[in-house]
Amino acid sequence: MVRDKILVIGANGQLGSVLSVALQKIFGKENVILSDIKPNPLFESHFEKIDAMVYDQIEYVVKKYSITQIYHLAAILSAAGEKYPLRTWRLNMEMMLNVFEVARKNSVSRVFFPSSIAVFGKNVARSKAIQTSFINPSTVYGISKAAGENWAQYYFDQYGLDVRSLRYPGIIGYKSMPGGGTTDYAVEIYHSAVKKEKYICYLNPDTKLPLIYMDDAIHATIEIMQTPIENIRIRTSYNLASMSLSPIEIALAIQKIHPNFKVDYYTDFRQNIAATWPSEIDDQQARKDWNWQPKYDLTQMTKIMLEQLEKKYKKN
Ligand code: AKB
Repeated sequence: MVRDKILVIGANGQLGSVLSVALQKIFGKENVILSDIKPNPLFESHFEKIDAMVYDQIEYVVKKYSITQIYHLAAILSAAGEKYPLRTWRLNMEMMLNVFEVARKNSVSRVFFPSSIAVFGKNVARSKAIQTSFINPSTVYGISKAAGENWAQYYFDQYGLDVRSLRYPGIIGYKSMPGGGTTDYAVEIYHSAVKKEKYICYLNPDTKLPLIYMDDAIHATIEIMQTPIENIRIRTSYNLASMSLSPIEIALAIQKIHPNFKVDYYTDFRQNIAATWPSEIDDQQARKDWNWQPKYDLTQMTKIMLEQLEKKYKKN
């Protein structure tokens, strides 16, 4: 049996840094090569510097380690992307196409490509975006993810490249910080609570969005990548759901543990982005095809987030 050799591109990011450690635990450090545009002091071994805009840099590492699977996580997210629309489009598309091309030409058997709830837009049923909802994204990030989903389908149909994808909700975890997203508030709010600071939220208190605890996001990612190929029926990207929460609901959950915690609300351009996204996602297809089941709810997540962040801030 050929052992899988995995390459993670974007290993320094919010999801990448946690997923990399989880993959190394399962497959062994020597079988998971981590990469990003800048070195990471936390990953002292099995790290390669890759600028995913450069095809040759990806191909060099794929050949060097005989890589069989790639997790391509590097991208500019929704809020940051609106500041530099054309640059975001070029970067997100070029990096993704480089990965798909390297994979196809070097017999990489499986690729993970993250999509997002950002693929949905103004005309989606906000209360429940179903798998087959019409896709009409309002941000450049969303447009690049929607195009990426179609490219994933194309590479599968034309070349048999086994690309798998999830439409992630906003991810909440204590080990890493998000950057440049519309859902970043949902991590920042916990940090403010632990630091005993008031949080200034850039979304309206009642803006419900799909969110997911990091451990659930990790287990969904690993599960879809390990599912037998015949069970993967969606070749664009699977809707993935867990919680559907608003800032006020998270604030109230935090106040049960930190009664003096305060939040003020001053909306900015990110409110307009959030207003185009669904508040809830229907993920029946993922549940049916590969038994997806989230484990964490708001109460469990809040307890873990606050406990772990207390420990983190005490140490520093
Ligand atoms: C963002 O807010 O841009 C991301 C996402 C939902 O894809 N967290």
